[in-house]
Amino acid sequence: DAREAIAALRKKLSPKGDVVSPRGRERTIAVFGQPLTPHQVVDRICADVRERGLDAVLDYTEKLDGRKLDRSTVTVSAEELADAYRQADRSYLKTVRRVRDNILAFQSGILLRDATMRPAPGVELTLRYRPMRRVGICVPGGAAAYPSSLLMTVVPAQAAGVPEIAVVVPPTEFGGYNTDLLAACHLLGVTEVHRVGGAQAVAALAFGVEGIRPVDKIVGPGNLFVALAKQKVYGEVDIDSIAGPSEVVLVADWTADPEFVAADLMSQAEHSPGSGILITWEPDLIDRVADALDRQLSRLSRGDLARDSLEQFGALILVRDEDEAVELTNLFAPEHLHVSTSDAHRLAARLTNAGAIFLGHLTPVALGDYAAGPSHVLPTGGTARWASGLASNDFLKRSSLIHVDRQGLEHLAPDVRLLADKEGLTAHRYSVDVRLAEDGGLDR
Ligand code: HSO
Ligand code: ZN
Repeated sequence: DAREAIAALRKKLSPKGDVVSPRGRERTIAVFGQPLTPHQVVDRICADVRERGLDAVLDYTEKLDGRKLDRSTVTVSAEELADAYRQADRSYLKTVRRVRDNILAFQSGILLRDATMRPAPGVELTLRYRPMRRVGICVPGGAAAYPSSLLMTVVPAQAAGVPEIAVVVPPTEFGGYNTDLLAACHLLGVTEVHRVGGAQAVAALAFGVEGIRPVDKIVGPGNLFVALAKQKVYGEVDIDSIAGPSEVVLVADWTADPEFVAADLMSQAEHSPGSGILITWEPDLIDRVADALDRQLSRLSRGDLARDSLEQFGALILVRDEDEAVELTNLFAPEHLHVSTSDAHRLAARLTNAGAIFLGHLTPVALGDYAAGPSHVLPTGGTARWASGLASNDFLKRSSLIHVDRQGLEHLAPDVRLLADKEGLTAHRYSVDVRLAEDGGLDR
């Protein structure tokens, strides 16, 4: 039944998997001399980086990533960044600039503003927002180069006004040696890029090592080791969500075009692992989407990867009616939700758990992945029940500001006295009394 199918998929797509690629497993055994769980590997790396600093980072970079770096090559030089920018093709740079502008406009537009109120005469209360000072950004670089992920993390931080941004990226051809990625860094005004990946990169950012000062928050996607390390250092620094495989749920009615639906299912599945799930109450649509998938999967260059992912993590689910579709979608809490119905805005009002919602037949999820403005760093694994996509506001912290004059103090004093007496905290009470007493309170 549909409910069980959704629950089973959710279980498979939980972000806390222990899945490491066979190559990754062999490497870690070679480094640690015995099979360890990913949790144990990450524990050791973090402890070692905390203790030995950059030497440990360089050791793990050599042993796990196969790159022998030193103090001078681990950090990308200003000349390398400028060279990459000069060599990049103009149309690519134009696009990066345009997308940067889109993201910046949206992320600036949603920034929270300070709020001040005067709830009683002489009482003034403010909630003030200020950017964090220094943020670390993980950019993936294992399987492919992702300039879009650089944009979707760096620009929200810049919109918030974060003055110091440190990017870490694995020392691979898709990462720290990728000239397109380095060119994008230069274009965005990122001047600090380190060729470090995995748990050692997260530990370096959290604890600080020679050449990499500690940060206040670490964001950005990565493999299982990056995810576990972020979880581990949380508390010492802030983190964003823990990224699992990409997912999309499409809720569709008879107005949906099966070709469009199939294309959106495949576009998240091709992240491999990734998932695409269709929920509909139109039996016809299921057959027509299945046909379209078959055709399109054999045409696309990443069709095989997407097919594997869809077989493992995808589904075409027939429900009774719109109500059941709403219930199951909210239960699944997808990262991306596509509403492919005649009145998408109306239905979306009932769909409450989703990282990003794409409305209507002409709005592919890829618009959000690449160009629209909201970040594509989104809650996966069902965490959209309580978590949200990365946004400029996540780089702000709040301070409350409280000010009273004598009238305000008199207004609040009785309640403070009573509660302080209840709690037996005499100094708390005295701090009010001493200010209000004609004679200055106790003898002085
Ligand atoms: N869909 C991915 C982001 C991405 N797509 C990067 C293309 N490149 C996770 O939301
Ligand atoms: Zn994507």
